[in-house]
Amino acid sequence: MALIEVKVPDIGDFDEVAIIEVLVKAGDTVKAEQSLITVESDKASMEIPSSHAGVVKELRVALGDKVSTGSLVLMLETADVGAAASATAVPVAAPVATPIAEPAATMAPASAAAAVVAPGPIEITVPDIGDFDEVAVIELLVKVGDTVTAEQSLITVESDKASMEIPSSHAGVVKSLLVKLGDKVAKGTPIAVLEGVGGAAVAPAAAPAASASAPVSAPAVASAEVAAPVAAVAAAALPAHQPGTPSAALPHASPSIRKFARELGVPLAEVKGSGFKGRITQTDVQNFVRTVMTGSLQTVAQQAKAPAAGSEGAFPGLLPWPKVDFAKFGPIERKDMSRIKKISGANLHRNWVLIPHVTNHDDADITELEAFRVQLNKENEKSGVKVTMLAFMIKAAVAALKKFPEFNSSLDGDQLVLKNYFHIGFAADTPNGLVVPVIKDADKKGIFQISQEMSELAKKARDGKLGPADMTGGCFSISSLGGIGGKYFTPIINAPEVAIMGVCKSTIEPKWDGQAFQPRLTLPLSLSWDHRVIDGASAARFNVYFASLLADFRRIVL
Ligand code: CAO
Repeated sequence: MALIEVKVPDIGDFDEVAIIEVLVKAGDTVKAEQSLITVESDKASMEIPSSHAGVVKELRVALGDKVSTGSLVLMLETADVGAAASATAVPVAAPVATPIAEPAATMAPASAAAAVVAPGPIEITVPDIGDFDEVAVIELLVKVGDTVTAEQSLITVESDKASMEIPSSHAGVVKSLLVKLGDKVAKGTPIAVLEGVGGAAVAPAAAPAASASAPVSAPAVASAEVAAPVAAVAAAALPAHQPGTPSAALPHASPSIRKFARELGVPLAEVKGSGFKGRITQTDVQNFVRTVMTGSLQTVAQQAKAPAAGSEGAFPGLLPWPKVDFAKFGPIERKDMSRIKKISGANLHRNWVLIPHVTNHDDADITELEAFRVQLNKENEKSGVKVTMLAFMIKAAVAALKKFPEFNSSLDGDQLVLKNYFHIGFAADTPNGLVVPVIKDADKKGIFQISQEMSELAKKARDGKLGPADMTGGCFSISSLGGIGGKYFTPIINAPEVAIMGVCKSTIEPKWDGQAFQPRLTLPLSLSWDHRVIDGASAARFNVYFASLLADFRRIVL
């Protein structure tokens, strides 16, 4: 048994590199080459492995500490006395199996060309990244046509222990990209062809890691660590971080976590990091998988798939949406769905699928009310405000909500939220789709005021000028197709409301008065209700009461 010091290996002249993860704790048994800590610079990240197997006796670093080549990481109790001696004797080289020296000259492939301002296209190649050949390209940070500056990162490469961004040696316009995602690259692999813009090349001497021994740790190089911070690792080849490059938006996780996430197919960008400075840890990835598997969370890809497929994915066991080549049957044209249709469609779909709807149909005799409405409009011709049946229905809805308060409620978990206000929405048909503006405090407004507000809101709706405040807060909705036609339909409840009244065009119907049929103006009613909150008897009563108010509007003041 011997106690040895495990130190940071030669990581070039990158001193003061932050520890962003401590992967072991005192008492842990570690294997040789097992990662102990992760360090990170602004361009690369790297895990520092143990030089020996043993038991961690004491950690000498903490999260956030800055370390350099030779910094003491921990004390390790090892059975191998000989190894211990060599570990302490050669502290720098020991920890990493084979630290790779990267003299400035190794930047030659990229920088040599840079020394001369080439008149024609310039091929950018991977600089010396040590003896790490076959490193995977995990990100393309530029595309054809992009103008890049000298030292701007072009691609990110990754091994199982580190990741790094490969910078351009020249400024210029990207003419072609010679690698794609997943390709394996090594020193000298051509990455891109740039059309030089003259004089922008990086002189070899200016190569970022001018140090004569900027190593890339062996197990290091390649993970998808694309995020803002990447480690000092291959530092030799890495220029200073350039804010604004695409990598800045990428998630913050160490190479091994990225690999772990990739193996599970976890979209790291959607995982919330709980580690130091928001870093994503293995537990975060595992928790993410757990929540997706239990159905409490959907990935962005799953969300996007559900509505597009119509059924596939959303309902296990259901047949996929039929894919038909309509052009085979005749001429077709394609049209994008309007924004409103997409939004209202998604809402209607959710409401239809999640709410157990039942629709009760009934009729209201509006013979007298229609005569009154016509008379009112005649009397107020000059006011410019036209009263339609819908205004009376809004007032009738308020009275019915007062009499049947569960219709003026919303479900919130196991609780019913009963509202003591009366905001009534009305469906409005616009060239771009369906919207539901809301008449606020309809209980405090008269028929004329409601009519006026309705016509203003309907105009705003047609002009596409409704704001969120015009469409929120509704308690109950009315969907009137009365100006168009039809008999009955099944309106979809506008969640989180629990009921909606649909009305169609009134027609003269024969009604038996006990002695003879009388011609009566009859309004078809279709009340859809949420069976979790309301039952059929209440719905029938609501309709009967609503119809009775329209039949004799004096009842509204009772
Ligand atoms: N029976 C007979 N006639 C009716 C009627 C009814 N139930 N309701 C309205 N009318 C008449 C009106 O009196 C008016 O007649 P005049 O032109 O002779 O005055 C005419 O039909 C047009 O009325 P309107 O539609 O302009 O006015 P409104 O207040 O009834 O409705 C609005 C306003 C914005 C709700 C309506 O224009 C609209 O967009 N309706 C469509 C709603 C919809 O799409 N619902 C379906 C949702 S589910 O996809």
